[in-house]
Amino acid sequence: MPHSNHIGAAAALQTLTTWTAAEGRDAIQKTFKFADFNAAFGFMTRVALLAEKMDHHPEWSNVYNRVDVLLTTHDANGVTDLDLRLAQFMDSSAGAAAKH
Ligand code: H2B
Repeated sequence: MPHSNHIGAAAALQTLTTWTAAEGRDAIQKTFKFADFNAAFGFMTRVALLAEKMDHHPEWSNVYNRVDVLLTTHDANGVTDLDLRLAQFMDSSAGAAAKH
């Protein structure tokens, strides 16, 4: 388990302007939309490879072209620098594939 520094949702959201705070727990969330299932699943695959490398995993679900993501660090009971890093990778990885 990599070392993580607790920062909290509010601090993370100063950097992650397209994410929102989750209700009832210290976590951040975002819904990504893609052109189709193939684009959504490609995004999930890219993220999964980094998540495994980081040993830091998203809570997420997928329906067709939509991926709902919630990030928090279970071991820290809240948002850490690992969540910030994973969120930034998700934003750049969704990139042009994401529908606006
Ligand atoms: N992912 C997240 N989001 N938070 C954690 O605390 C966490 C994790 N812990 N992935 C890791 C795995 C831990 O359970 C293993 C044993 O390293």
